[in-house]
Amino acid sequence: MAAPVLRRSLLYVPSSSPKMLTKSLTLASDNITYDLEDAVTETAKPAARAALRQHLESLAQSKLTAPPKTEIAVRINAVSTQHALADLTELGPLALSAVGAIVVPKVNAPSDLAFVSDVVTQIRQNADQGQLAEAPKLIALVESARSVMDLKDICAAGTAPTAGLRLDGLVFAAEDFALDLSLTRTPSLSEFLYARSAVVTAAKAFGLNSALDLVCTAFRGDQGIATLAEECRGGRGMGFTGKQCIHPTQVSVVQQVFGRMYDESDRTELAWAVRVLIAEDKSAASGRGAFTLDGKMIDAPVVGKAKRILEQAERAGAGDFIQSLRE
Ligand code: 1VU
Repeated sequence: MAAPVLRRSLLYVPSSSPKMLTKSLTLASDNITYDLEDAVTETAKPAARAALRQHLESLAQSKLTAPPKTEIAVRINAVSTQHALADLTELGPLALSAVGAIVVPKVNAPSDLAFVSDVVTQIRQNADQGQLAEAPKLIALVESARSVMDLKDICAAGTAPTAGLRLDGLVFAAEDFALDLSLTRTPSLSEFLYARSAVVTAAKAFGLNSALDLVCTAFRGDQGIATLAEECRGGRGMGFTGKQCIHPTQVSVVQQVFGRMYDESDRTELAWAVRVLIAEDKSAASGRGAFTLDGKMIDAPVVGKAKRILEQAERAGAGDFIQSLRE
């Protein structure tokens, strides 16, 4: 089985902007999501689809190259709109073969994912053999009260053995959720606590690869980056595995925080985790499940946490640094 995709940052790129389509291929984001939904006006959708098709076909034919390891995704319009079907059919099989994931907005029921799965499966069945790559995964956006209430059914259906395209991740969309509930976003993000926790919990319960946190709308200047880093830390602490980005400046901050290599506090935490595992080895040799480190009790769940922190950081490329801590 293929290793799960590393998806710390998901960068939206408006498909209506030829300049940004080109620029996207210079940006080392774990995931680049070409947007046909909110970043594209109603009248610009047909042209955006055509531009995206050409861009993706060039990728499929290796006339263009994405950064290594970058997952290419497309965000279609909501299944409840007249656009979703055209988004998929007008891209066609060759363009879709360059796509690793389809991001489905406003998923409110299992049938929304089933629709996308059925359409893509049909397109793939009608494709020439040379136009087939691995089937794309699905990433569902949670943006409404209904969606939060029905997350269990959505995830169960999306991961069932009978599901066509497999659900691989959830994304929390704060702005639409705020609109749906008539709530106001505040810097503390406390108004989203329940919904964000529900997303993380569902992703974990159903073994999904990723749970991506809300967009930070600030991206300019030191203050914007500080706000972003703080949001990333908050999301990471809640169990999110990554975050949506809207601007290139956000990508490296997001990837470093979720890779636990952003600043001194991350390096201190990694050093702590290594020390926990070294101390655990010694303690286990003497038959003790609980021991003391830095004046605090360490037992099995804390050891588990230390292991998880190191696994996440290693997956994100901090292996050499962790190895240096072990020596
Ligand atoms: O240096 P260059 O001139 O070559 O390039 C500019 C600009 O074109 C480029 N850039 C991007 N490239 C790819 N993807 C992007 N998302 C992107 N954003 C900018 O970077 C260079 C510097 O750009 P800038 O600082 O001059 O930024 P602008 O003023 O041009 O654009 C700012 C906005 C926010 C409008 C732009 O970044 C953007 O359109 N972002 C995406 C917005 C979007 O997709 N919204 C919907 C998804 S969010 C959502 O639905 C939440 C669930």
